[in-house]
Amino acid sequence: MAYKKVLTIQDISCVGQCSLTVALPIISACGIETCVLPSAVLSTHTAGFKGYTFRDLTEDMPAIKNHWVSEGIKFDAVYTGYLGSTKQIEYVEDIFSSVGSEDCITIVDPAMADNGNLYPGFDDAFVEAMKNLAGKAQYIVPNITEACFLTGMEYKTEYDKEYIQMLLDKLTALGCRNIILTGVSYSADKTGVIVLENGALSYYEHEKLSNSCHGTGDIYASAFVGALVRGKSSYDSAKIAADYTVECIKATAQEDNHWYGAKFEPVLIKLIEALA
Ligand code: PXL
Repeated sequence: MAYKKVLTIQDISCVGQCSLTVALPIISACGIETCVLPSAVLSTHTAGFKGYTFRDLTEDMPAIKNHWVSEGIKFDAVYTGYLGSTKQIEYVEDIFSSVGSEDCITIVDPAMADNGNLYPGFDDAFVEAMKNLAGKAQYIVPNITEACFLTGMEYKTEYDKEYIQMLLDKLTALGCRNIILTGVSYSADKTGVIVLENGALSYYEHEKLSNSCHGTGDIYASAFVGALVRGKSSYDSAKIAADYTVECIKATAQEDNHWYGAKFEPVLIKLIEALA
């Protein structure tokens, strides 16, 4: 298999098992060189910790990109997660075109919201810019909340296939070609992921665990990217990532005090085995 090089752009939450501290080990474990462009440095993630620090790295981005351009550095895939400012979203579009290889795969996880709410610090302007970026990416990996913000649809915790189809239609209207919609649940004990690839719809349903952990969206998107860049189909990548995320949540289930993230490291071997 060809050795591939991925660039991932998201924050470093120093503590919290999300974003780069998840993406870097997971994609590396998939056998892929993983380069990083940190969007911000935070002492912790913003979901549950109080008084976190936030160093915005927006102004560093153009110079970093320019250096890569002058060195002739190109990436086989660019995957974005949590971005630190609206301006960064514009920079990312330029990064796709200036350091992406000829057949570069672009994946955008519009990491900005969950459970019906935007993360702290994001506003309408950020959502507008993210709509634009989502329309330019080859793959997007939103959860239902993010899909609602991108499309202006009402967020619902209970819904039917018609509601999901409307979300997909509106995402498609933004220009999104391949949509991996996570956390789609039609019954109490099952959840799953929708894969809409060039108009063809499939659904992978799996068990829904009673506990949920912070950071599973980042685990999911990183495993998806790893599998996709390893040459798996969109559906197989979506399935492999879902199975791995379930294992991570199971590995975390017994702990009372591990509320801030999922213990993804001890089960990395299962992801590697699934890629064999
Ligand atoms: O997991 C998404 C995420 C990433 N980075 C930061 C966050 C969050 C979610 O809250 O706060 C800084």
